[in-house]
Amino acid sequence: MADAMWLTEEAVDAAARGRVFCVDNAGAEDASSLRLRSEIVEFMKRPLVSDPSEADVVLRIGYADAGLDGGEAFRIRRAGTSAESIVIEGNTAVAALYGLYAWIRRTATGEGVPEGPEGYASVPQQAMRMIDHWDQVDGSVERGYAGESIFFGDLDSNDHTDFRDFPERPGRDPFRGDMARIESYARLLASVGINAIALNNVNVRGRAAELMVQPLLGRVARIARVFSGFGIKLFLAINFAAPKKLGGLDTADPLDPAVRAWWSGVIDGIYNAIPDFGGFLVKADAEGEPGPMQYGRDHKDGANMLAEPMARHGGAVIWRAFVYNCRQDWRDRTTDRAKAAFENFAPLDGQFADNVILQVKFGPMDFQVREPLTPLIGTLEHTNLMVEFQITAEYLGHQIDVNYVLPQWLRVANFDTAAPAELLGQAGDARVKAIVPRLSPNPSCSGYAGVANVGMDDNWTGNKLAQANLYGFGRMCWDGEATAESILDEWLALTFPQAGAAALEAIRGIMLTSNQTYENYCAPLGVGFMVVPGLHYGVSVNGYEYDRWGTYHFADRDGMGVDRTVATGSGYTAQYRPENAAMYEGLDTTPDELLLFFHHVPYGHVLHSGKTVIQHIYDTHFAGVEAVDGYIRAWDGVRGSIGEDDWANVAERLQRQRENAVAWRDQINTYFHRMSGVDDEHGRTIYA
Ligand code: BDP
Repeated sequence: MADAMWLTEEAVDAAARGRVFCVDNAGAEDASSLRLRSEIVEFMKRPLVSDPSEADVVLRIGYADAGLDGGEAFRIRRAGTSAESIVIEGNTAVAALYGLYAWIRRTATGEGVPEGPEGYASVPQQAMRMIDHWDQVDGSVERGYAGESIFFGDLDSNDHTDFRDFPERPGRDPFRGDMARIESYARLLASVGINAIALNNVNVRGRAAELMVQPLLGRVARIARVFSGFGIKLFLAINFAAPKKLGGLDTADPLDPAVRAWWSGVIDGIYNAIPDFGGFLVKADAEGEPGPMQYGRDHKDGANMLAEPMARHGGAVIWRAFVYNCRQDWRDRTTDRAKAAFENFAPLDGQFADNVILQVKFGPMDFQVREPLTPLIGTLEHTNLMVEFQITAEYLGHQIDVNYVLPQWLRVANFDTAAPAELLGQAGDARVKAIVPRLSPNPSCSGYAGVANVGMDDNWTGNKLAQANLYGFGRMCWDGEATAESILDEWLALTFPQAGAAALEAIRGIMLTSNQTYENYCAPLGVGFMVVPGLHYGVSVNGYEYDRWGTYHFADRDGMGVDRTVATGSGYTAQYRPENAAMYEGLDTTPDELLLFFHHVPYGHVLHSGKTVIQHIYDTHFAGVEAVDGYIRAWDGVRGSIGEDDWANVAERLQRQRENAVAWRDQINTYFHRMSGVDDEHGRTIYA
């Protein structure tokens, strides 16, 4: 049986025990109303009555007096003065469902339901709160570290280690068909407010292209129905060349009438099978994927072509901005991968249809532990935006190393884009979390997306503690005020309801420092990569240095770092709004942690911290391993306070994390010791 993640029996029971429920929406039969009732009877195993006066918990739907906007906001309040009887209300059944899970959460954390008629009301901050699966129809998961896909694949083929290994199995049903697991997953996602999901990988290989047409579409529809009850819309990633591959046409040119007619027919067919289908997710003209550029068209032509028939059904087209030349070599100083997304998409600002959303990775490179914000956010003024995060720990330790990533993501969400006041309206808030809905012309088509980190492993995420990142992603999308600490405390209270205060404090201490610890032993000061090519786990200082992917550190005997200034480098800094451009252009004004992302400096350069770059490298790499040693000791103290399986799972991974951290420390320190010829001030051993 799969782990319950944060919806543990104890946590659910603590809220619902002895309660009688009533769903007050006069027998509505829509999918979410039915789901709401079955959540109470089947999931929470509580009695449901039809008379509100006989219930302890009343879920009221569609009442004008709720004073809540939209279809997702909810309120939890006490009925009269009684702390025992509560009312959960919203305009829709989905809103009430969100309220129900929030009530479970608030009971677990001890926050409860405040007194007074206002109670606890909550409105989601981001409109689209999406999970992108990089699942392949053969059951493997690109960049997945928790077993096979929960949607696709055969139960007997647990051996795919390379996502490029793509066995074609004509005629075989690619669906796993474990509907119980899918239902549990949908519940977990809804409990943190997720409302959209892409089922398959953006690199659409082989039969995955067929998911949007029958007969596979029928199976997709079955999955969509499960998600639909939980308020989650299903999206499919598509292959732009599908008119050729599936439609038998000799072109996929987006301006060709036959191509347009073909897509229009496919989209009509999808809505026939899935009336609340979300839309398409498209990776085009990127890393070898087909796209409109092959036909001399641009991204706008491709996206708008799909958006037109989609709009007839209320669907959206999510177009990824992860487009760069993956065959470059920094031939001249102006070719810089960091500049690519902006160069490709800034000129198209204002030209996309109202239901097209540009999905932009949060940083200009690729989900590194430290990157600046992508300059597209806060500068595009007329394009719907979604920020893409990566929950799966591709560059962040493969769910072997503990890495609670919320501190990093919230830094992104709270970064001030310095967009000018006239664009900000009353709130005057230029931070990412506010600017994304604000600058999207159609705010309902904006939000955050996160690449999924789950698989068929018993605990879903490989490392038990990686569950907190999935939980936290949802909470971050919903609650703009949440902090890394508050989210972690919720997750701990729900996940380990029986653990004592000391054990919780120990786990908290590990997790809250884990992202910084990981950064400490990896590539220094924002320079990024230095990972084993392809795999992206483990150290390889020069793994990508002389390769075509555009990810370099430029270390030589004199210094290191990437000069992205206008004055002497690639000119990337100019893509930001003036205040941020000036901050990053200046050596003195660039924050230490991003120094080597923006500047090439000598090893003796003194940071704001007072240390030289080389001493900083030594100190952080020693500190990284010491922190992991501390985690191992702290985790020993947790034994007996949480389930033994969970304890052993993390204990085993901490040992592997230590090996990883030691390898990083020794290789990075040795490499830069040799390059610089500078000894460690503290005389520690460097294997030179
Ligand atoms: C990179 C991954 C690759 C993805 C690509 C993407 O290494 O597997 O296909 O991003 O986002 O991070 O399209």
